[in-house]
Order: sequence, then structure tokens, then C-alpha cells
Amino acid sequence: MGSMGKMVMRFLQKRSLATLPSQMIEKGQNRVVEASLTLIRERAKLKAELVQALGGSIATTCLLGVPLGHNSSFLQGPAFAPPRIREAIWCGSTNSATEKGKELKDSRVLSDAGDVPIQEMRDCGIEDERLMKTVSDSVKIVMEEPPLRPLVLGGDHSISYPVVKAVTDHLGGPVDILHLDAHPDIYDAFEGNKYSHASSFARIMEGGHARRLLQVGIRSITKEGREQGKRFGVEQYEMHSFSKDRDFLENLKLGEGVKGVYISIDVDCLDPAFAPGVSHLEPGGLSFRGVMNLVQNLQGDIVAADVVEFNPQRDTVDGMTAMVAAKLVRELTSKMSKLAH
Ligand SMILES: [Mn+2]
Repeated sequence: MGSMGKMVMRFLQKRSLATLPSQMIEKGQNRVVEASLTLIRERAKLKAELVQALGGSIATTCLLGVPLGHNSSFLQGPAFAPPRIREAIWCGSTNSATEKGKELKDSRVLSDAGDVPIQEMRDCGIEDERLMKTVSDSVKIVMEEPPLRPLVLGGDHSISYPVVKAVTDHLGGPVDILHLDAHPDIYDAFEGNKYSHASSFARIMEGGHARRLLQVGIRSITKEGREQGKRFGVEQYEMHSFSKDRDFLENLKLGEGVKGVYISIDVDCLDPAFAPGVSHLEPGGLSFRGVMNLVQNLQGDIVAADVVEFNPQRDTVDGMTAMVAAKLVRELTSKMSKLAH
């Protein structure tokens, strides 16, 4: 939808709500937020209890869907991604073992707390500031149930800010972030939106949530992107020099002396040949195996992660990019989850 379309929608939304007394709206909004958080809390509790009943684990990956697409500057399809990714994870065309032998059907390896009901909240007029806070609260709720560690399914990239904020608030200090993306997403604000998917890492760096931010796969960056990168001390690894940086990037050691490592994967870090189902097609990207090498060889304690910007509305008819996003999730799960034995 164009920005004019968005403005008309917001006007209509506001007008229909304007016929209700503001107290009533506020009460309704509080109830919807409470109900959303309660559902995620109960699911997370149940899943953590199941892990304990099965003998426990050191770390269990827990999916949390955030179907939010309206902070995208172009297409909003990522709002529809979480169910498509889940479907592809459990698709019968492949087995449920990860490359290095973890069994995804083992609930101590992979768990699921469901989706944050973004559209339901927007339907009752909840604005971005509260929406983002509810995303943060949902992530915290999952982390309050050890050994669960959140792996968030986006959504557009704007969700990484409230997710990283929740993770570092919960752990009590910053993390190192490995950010794979064609874009640095570090504009101070994009088209006036400070919550834009192109600004999430500006908010993360301003908030002091990352000690180190490594951006890999970058090949669409403006002057402002580079200046903001310098301003925040971001380590930007651009694709034009990837062959030179490759050895270093495929042997990363991160998270020591801080609260751990956060991995944020924008599916458009991949070359469109590997992942056509994204909003911003940017040639010259990483191969799927390139991403696997980065992630699988990384040394560090991964406390949380996200996979964002898969746009099912741009995917091929056979859902190729859904499988790609699902495999990223499967292999991140393999990396994050730790069984006791
Ligand atoms: Mn991107």
C-alpha cells in the first residue's frame, strides 16, 4: 500500500474508533494486550514444563511469531510470514533432523509460544509505541521461562529493536549482534518513522543494547548508512569485499564479556537467486551455504535470534523462500539449543 493509502486507512480507523468514548477504547485496548500476554505466558509456561518433564535441557529454542509488516517502507507481506515458515519447518518433503544431527521433533530442542497477535491489537487502535512494548513484553515472558530462548519469526525488520531491547533488559546488559542483511537498517528515521524497518539498528545502538554490531551482506547502503555506521562504531562488512573478509567472518568468536550473542537474519542477505521471496530484491548477495558457514562456525552463546523480512507475497508458487527461511530457523535452532548430555 502506498503512503496515501496508509493515511486513508489510518483516517478511517481513527474515525470509526472516534465514535466511542476514549475511556472505553483504552479499557478495550488494555484487555486485548493483557489477553495477548496471558496467552503467550501460559504457552511458554506449558512448553517449559514439558521440557522439564522430558528431562530438561540447558537451552531450548522457542519460536515466537511477530506478524508485523506495517513498518516496512515498501511492501507489507512479511506480516504473513510466521505461519508460512512454521508450515515449511514441518513440511513432509524433508526430515526433522538438522544438518548436525539435532532432532527438531524433540521438544527440548524446539518449542513454540505462538504469535503475538499484532493485527488484533492494531484493530483496536493500539499505536506503534505500545505495540512495540507488547512485542518486548512477549519476548521477556518467553525468557522468564528457562531454559526457553526466543527465536523470533518476523515480520519486517522493525521488530528487531523491541526484541533486542527485551533480551538485553532481561539479561541485564548488552550483547554482541551478528546482523546479516543487504541493508544496514540504521537510518535515524525513514520517511519520518523512527520505528521503520530501516531504522531498527539506530534504535538498538542508541539504546546501548549492543557492544559490537557486525553487519554482513551489505550491498545497498547510502552515505547516511555509512555515516551512521561510523557514528555508532558498527563493523560493516560489505559484499564488494566479501572474498577478502570471508576467512575472518567464517570464524567469528563473539559474546565473551557481555551477555551473549544475538543473531538477526534478514532473508534479503541472501542473493535473490537463493531467496526471491523478499520485498527488496538486491543482487550480489550471500549464498545459502555462505550464511550457514557464518552461523555454524560462530563461537559464542546465542541467547536469542530473529529471522525477518521473508515476504510470502513475493515467493515462488512452490514456496521456495519459505523453505529457505525455515532452514535458517532450523539451523539457528540447532545452534541455540543445548541438551544436557
Ligand atoms: Mn534488508
